[in-house]
Amino acid sequence: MILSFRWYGKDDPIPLRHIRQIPVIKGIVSALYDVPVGEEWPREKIAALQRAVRDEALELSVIESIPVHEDIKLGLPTRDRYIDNYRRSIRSMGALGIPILCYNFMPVFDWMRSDLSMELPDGSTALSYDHEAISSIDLKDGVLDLPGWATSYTAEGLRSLLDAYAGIGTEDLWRNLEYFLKAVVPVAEESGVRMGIHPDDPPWPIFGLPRIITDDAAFERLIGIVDSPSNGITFCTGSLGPNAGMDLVKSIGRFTRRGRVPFVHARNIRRTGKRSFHETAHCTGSGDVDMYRLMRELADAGFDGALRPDHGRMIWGERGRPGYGLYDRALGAMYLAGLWEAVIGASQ
Ligand code: DNO
Repeated sequence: MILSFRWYGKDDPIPLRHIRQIPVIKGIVSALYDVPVGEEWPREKIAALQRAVRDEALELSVIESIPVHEDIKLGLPTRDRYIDNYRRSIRSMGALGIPILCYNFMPVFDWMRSDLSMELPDGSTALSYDHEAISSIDLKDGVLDLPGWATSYTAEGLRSLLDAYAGIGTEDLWRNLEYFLKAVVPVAEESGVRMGIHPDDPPWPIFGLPRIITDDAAFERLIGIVDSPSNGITFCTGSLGPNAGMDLVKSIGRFTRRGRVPFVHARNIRRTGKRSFHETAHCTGSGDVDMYRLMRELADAGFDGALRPDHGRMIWGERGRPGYGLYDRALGAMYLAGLWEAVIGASQ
């Protein structure tokens, strides 16, 4: 298992030097943030990122993410050009020896929260989600009221995108995902890159947009589309956790045993209603995700991919990118490393 840490590149307020000082971290999860969505990632830019990481004695283990252009999700004729670029970017990752690619297939919005700094009883803050609050937001005037998304779309841009999705239902989205996977996974396999789709966060439709990667049945359907070790899952415990009907431990074991979990996001949440929850510290006692049993199951299932502490709280007065401060994720990393050492009966 490669314990890894997300780094947002040179503009991340947290330098690699600080990440390196978390003794258990070996891998970095990062991306190119200045390539327009849909364009090919220049190989020399990926190589420069890899060099920067290696200069701090870490390894670039995962690319999270190469974003999937909306035209691919919409199934527009223009998708083939973007798919071609995607394949080229994957080939470059493979040529550089970067083994894992995390991506998602969520229309328009990736993760969604109603509050980015909900105060917990101990004075720390965490991201939270309340479906009623989200549903009451009117997107007619754009994204200004959407926590974390205020600068992502102009009002017109959003409107035309939402219009484009008006005719796209769940099965259409599946069909477009299938088209994408059939074109891309063989290239990933050839290149030695394992792709892991990120589940929808939260795992239900928002703003009337379809969301399909939400549970075991979806994972089963996904891996059946192309039978390849390169067609896998990023098992995100915090995205799936709000789905109270899902047995995360059983699920992670089931898909890991089939070789389809190259990457795990370890994040804890506390469910506060049918469609509401807030994020918590990583440890079992803080939320509804049983981290200990998850790690034990991963070890039993022979997990050999990368795992990273996902979203942390803001603690000790830290300010920064919501979910991605240093302190709580570092605590999470140490905790997860401790669990792993205990469940495998050895240090890494
Ligand atoms: C949020 C992240 C997601 C994730 C993408 C992967 O913090 O987990 O934004 O990076 O969904 O494509």
